[in-house]
Amino acid sequence: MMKGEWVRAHTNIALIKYWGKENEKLIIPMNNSLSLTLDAFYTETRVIFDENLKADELYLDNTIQDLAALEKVKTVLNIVREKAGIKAKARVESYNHVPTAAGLASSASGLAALAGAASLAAGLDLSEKELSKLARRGSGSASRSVYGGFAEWQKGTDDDTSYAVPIDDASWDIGMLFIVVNDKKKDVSSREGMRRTVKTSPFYQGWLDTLDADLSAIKEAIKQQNVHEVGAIAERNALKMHATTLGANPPFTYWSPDSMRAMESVRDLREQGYSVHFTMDAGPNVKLICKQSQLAEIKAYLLKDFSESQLIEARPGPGLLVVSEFSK
Ligand code: FM0
Repeated sequence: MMKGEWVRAHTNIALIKYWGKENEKLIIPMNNSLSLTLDAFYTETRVIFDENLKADELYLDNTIQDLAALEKVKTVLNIVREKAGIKAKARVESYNHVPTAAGLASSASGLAALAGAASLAAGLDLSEKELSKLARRGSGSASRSVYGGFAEWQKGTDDDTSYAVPIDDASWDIGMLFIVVNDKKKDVSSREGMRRTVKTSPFYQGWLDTLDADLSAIKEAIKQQNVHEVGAIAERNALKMHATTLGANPPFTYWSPDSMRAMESVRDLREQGYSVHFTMDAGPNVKLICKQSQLAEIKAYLLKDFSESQLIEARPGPGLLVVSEFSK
């Protein structure tokens, strides 16, 4: 039996989105993406390789998960077993730390924590670059959660050249505020959504055509620590990504009426003089990009339209950490 240590990974939010795969099996993306790792949400995971187990097992928040949930996990475990020459099946124990139960559990933090935890349990001493590649095989966005602050996932051309690199530690005045939108609609997973968009949306090529310009502009804005520009570029990039889904067949959107209410509030805040922009991912929640020093004021303003429990402040967070004991 090989029992590893607990590893903590924080979630990240993309400011330049990953949306589409060139290689579905290896998870090689169509474009580079760039994200900010946050302190507010994280996953802690431990892996035990045990010869007595008949199959891999995943416990999430003390509840055993079904085969569908195990799929991404098994991809990572199989790669680790092959690298380490291990045959034993694994028991994976994982805890999601999210302030509310509003669908904010993230595959980015989950698969990044697993990459760290599984490689430790197997006795592998992987570099950050190798960990990023391993996390990527579980879920593309997880490649970026290996690092704190801003990270760029460089698409590369094959398994060996597709990984994230750190860009800036974000130890300046930037933060994010989540507006958690509750809606009951069944989501199109990001995996299915991007696949359908690449295959069928006539707008997909337009999305790809402007990415290099968005990436170089946001890197310059990060260098200048210009939160207004970083947010403006991220907002335009997110709206372009979401436009591609309307052109898909069958068409779909992640926006709900409350998402649009949140976007309107952001425009109001800008009229009040705040530097604030939004981004959205494969779900209805809206994430604001603003000065960390103005998080409290902006949250107070939003309380006229949203409840306290819907508003979550986030600051830049760290990369993968080994923790002596999990915190739940
Ligand atoms: O995070 O199919 O990583 O760049 O969040 O597992 O590789 O869950 F808005 C969408 C994340 C996609 C943008 O996709 O997909 C981003 C998204 P997988 P992920």
